[in-house]
Amino acid sequence: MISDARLLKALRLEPVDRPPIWFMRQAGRYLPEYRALRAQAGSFRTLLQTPTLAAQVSLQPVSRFGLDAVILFSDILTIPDAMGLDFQVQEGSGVRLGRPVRTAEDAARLPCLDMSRDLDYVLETIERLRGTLAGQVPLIGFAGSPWTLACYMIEGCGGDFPTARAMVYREPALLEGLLEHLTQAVSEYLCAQARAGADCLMVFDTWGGLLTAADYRRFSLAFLHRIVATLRPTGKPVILFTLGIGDWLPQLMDTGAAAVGLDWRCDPRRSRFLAQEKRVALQGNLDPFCLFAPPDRVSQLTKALLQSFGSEPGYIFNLGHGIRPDTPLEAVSAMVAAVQHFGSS
Ligand code: 1CP
Repeated sequence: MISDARLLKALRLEPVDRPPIWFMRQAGRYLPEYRALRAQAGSFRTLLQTPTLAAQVSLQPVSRFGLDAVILFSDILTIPDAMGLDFQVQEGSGVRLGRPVRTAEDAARLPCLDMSRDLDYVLETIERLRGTLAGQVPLIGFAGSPWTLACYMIEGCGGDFPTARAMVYREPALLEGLLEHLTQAVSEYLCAQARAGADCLMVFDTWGGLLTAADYRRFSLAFLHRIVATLRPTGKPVILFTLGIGDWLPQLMDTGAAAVGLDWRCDPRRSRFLAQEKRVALQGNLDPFCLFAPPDRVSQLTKALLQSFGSEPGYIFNLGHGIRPDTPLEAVSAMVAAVQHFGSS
């Protein structure tokens, strides 16, 4: 039964034989089999929008390492793309959105999405994966947070988002209108993913940490609260991740999410203490740069991290952010083996 999977048990704060492991960006460029399939597909876009290929990529890291969860191979920028902003990934130079949202007129032009029409390829990938996985390994669906999506939509590219961050002060009402629109789209998108067969839903608030404490509450956390509340009737656990959460960890734990993801800067013991009080699970937080150490050292660092999180229920091993594309595979194998053998030696 899928409900007996380590990941889902940990999310319910139930005991497990060892912590479940999966990691952010596990399906991606550090894997030679990903690079081969991407070359064969011709572009990231084709890979993303062809359900048979996207399903195949999603399964690659799980087949190679025997991980405890599959994350849907997709991107947070599928929503802006479906809204007509024209998402492109450029070799070596990151992402671009061809038509950024800068004015009230731009925002007014954004359509309300119909998930089964505009993001059908994502839902079809999930349905395929559900069939292949046959209840053996849980499937994580995901979306970007409204604030994180707004950063890319306003700026038109990655970086430190000067235009989006200026809009917080220059035109807060316009920004809030955009965030409202995105909150509806993200909520409907995640509900549709749940219906298509995702077992768990994760929201990436990658750029929440750019905001001041007060602005984080107003422009990101408030919308995360609403998304979690909308997803409650689906019965699927939600994981929230804000990169650079800092002092705001307790507030993120109060959203009603089953788990919060920690970046590499969060202290495991302090986070665990807070999480136990608030009855939420934790996910994280090995520094992705640890994987540039020799494999023996990776193994030691992984074991040390597992020890600092302790053996109480409600912990999911992960990296503190996405795996880097140039990460050596031997290091990844050492990390995975250290978690899989944890407690057995
Ligand atoms: O082959 C390539 O060149 C494409 C690289 C790539 C990949 C493998 C992109 C472009 N997206 C993805 C997949 C992806 N993106 C997944 C797949 C599932 C998995 O984790 O294995 C997920 C969950 C994401 C999520 C995502 N995309 C986030 C949130 C998580 C995070 O890392 O903070 C963000 C911020 C993005 C935007 C994005 N998409 C791609 C890139 C290179 C970026 C970062 C752009 C930037 O800010 O410069």
